[in-house]
Parts: sequence; C-alpha cells; structure tokens
Amino acid sequence: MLVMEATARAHSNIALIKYWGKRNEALVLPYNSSLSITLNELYSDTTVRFDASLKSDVFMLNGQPATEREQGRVSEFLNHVRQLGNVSCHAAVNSQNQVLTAQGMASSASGFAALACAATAALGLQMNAQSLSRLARLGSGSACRSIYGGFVEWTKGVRSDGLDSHATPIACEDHWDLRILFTITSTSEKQVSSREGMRRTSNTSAFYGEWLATVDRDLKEAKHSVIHREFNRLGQVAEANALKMHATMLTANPPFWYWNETTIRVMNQIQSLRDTGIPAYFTMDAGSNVAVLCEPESVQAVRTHLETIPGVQKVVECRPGPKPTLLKGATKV
Ligand code: 2P0
Repeated sequence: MLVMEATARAHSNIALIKYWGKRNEALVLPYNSSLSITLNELYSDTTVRFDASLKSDVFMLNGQPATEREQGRVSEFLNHVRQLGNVSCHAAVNSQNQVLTAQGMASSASGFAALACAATAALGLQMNAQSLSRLARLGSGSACRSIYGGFVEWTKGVRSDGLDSHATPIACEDHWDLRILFTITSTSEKQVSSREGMRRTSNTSAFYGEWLATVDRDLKEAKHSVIHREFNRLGQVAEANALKMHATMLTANPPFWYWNETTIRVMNQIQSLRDTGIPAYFTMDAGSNVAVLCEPESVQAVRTHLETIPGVQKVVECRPGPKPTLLKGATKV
C-alpha cells in the first residue's frame, strides 16, 4: 500500500496594506497588490498523508472533523496538488492552528501555506518558493504571502492565468524588530466571510473605485517605510489603509462591518496613547480583533494599556516571523 506523508509549519501574516477584492475568484487573483508581516507566534502545523486506501479526503482541524465547507475547500486545493503530482489518491489532512480560526487572524493564510508545503513535500514535488506561493494563493489569497518570512509583498499581476500573481520578500525577519500586539476582542465566528465581504464590496461599494485608485500609493509609502525603518510613516499609512478598507464595507450594499464595541475602544485608546507621546498604530482585518504595531521600547507600556481596556480578552505579542519549515519529510511505505 502506498502512503506518502509530510508535515510542515507555516506562519500567519498581518497585512499592513490590505488585499481586498478579487478580479478572478476561481484563480484567487486580486485587484490590488498588498504587503504583510509574517508573524512568529501564530502558525499552523499540517500533516498530509496521501493514502491509496482512503475513499475520500479527510480533514481534521484542531483535532475535530472540519465543517463540510472547510473539507470542500481543502479537497479542492488538494485537486491542484494531485494534478501537479499526477496522482489520484485521496489524502488525510491533520492541521493544528496556533491561530484563532475565522476571526480576522488569518488562519487561512497559515493553514493553506502549511498545506501547500506539506502536500507537495509528501509527493516529493520540487517546488521553488515562487511556485509554492502561486499554489498557496489558490487555497487562500493571503496564504501566498506566508510562503516567505519577514516583510512580504504580494504583486497582483496582470496575466489572466495568474502566473505573475505571487508574493516576493522585501525584507527578512531580522531587518526590523517591530512588535505586533494581537488584541483579541472576540472569539466567535464572523458573520460575513472575507470571501463574501470582498465580493459584496467590490460589486457594490461606491468607495471601491477610490480604494483601487489610492492603494498603490499606500503600498509604495509602506514599502519605503519598511526598507528605511521609519516607524511613524509605516504606522500612519497602515492605519489609514485599514480604515479605508473598512470604509468600503460600510458603503457596500447591504453594508456590513466586523467591528464590535471593544474594537472601537481599542482604536480610540491607541489614538489617545499617541497623544501622550507613545507611538502605536492599529490595523484590523476582516474581523473584530485589532493588531497594534509598536516598537520594542514601548511594547510593555502599550501592552499594559491594552490589557486594561474593558472587553479585551487577550493580547498576543508577535514579532516578524520565519518562512515555512518542513517538520517531517516524505515517507513511502
Ligand atoms: C489581507 N484579508 O490582506 C486581507 C485584509 C482580510 C482583510 O486576506 O478569499 O482568507 O481565501 O482569498 O486570504 C482575508 O482573506 O481570503 C484577507 P480568500 P483570505 O490579509
């Protein structure tokens, strides 16, 4: 009986310039380029076992059978890998997240990046990072950025086949000791998936055109700030870009938002902290949790402050993190 197995760890990422909207849903091709930091403390460990005796794909997430929708997404992704490896057998996928699933903490980014690495390693496929990034993108857009460590850009590309839509590293994780304080305001599942949110926004928001008209400028500013380690410049453009993305949701039809009362309290408090001379900036993805950016010298003060805000459940401190690693190589039995 043929069994091919591998385990990989991939880290999640937080976008400073957001990916929001797809020009091609099937190939997960974005309307705009984006920029992120890979995160050391938030990751997924995924084992993939291709096994000729399996009658269908099986996906276990955090020790539980995944939902039908999640199973479907994983199977669809495995079809791409099977095609690349020219194999037809089913696979058992076992994934453990050190990320809160489906609450704007990009569990799909680390999840699909780890799945791409483990599944291709299990089949012994030789993939360079760029091909892995393109493959991970087919599972979830933000996953293409998690194929690299440190500071990463996802270039949207212009081709209809998506060959030029992949991530590229712009600075390694040791380039800049930034801190990202993940501030958990809720652990319940969000009502509008980011997939549906992007679709609704790009189809109906009058502000979406303005988003697309200004996001390249934001990206250029963010990239310059990362390369030259200009913290206030980076914080300002990241915060403004996040608010602009959320403004497109407020103006969608029907409108929607991911924030809760605590999200807004955290935003207010970060602005007040800045007024007292402590530099810190916020960003939020498609969820109610807030990622607060700060420098090492102020991290303790910012963290202590965040922990006193009513409704804040937990603060997880991250730094720029590494690229994926193969924890266990392919075995053939
Ligand atoms: C990002 N987000 O750049 C943006 C900002 C949410 C807000 O990527 O539909 O799970 O699987 O490609 O990657 C979340 O969306 O979406 C996301 P799909 P994904 O991080």
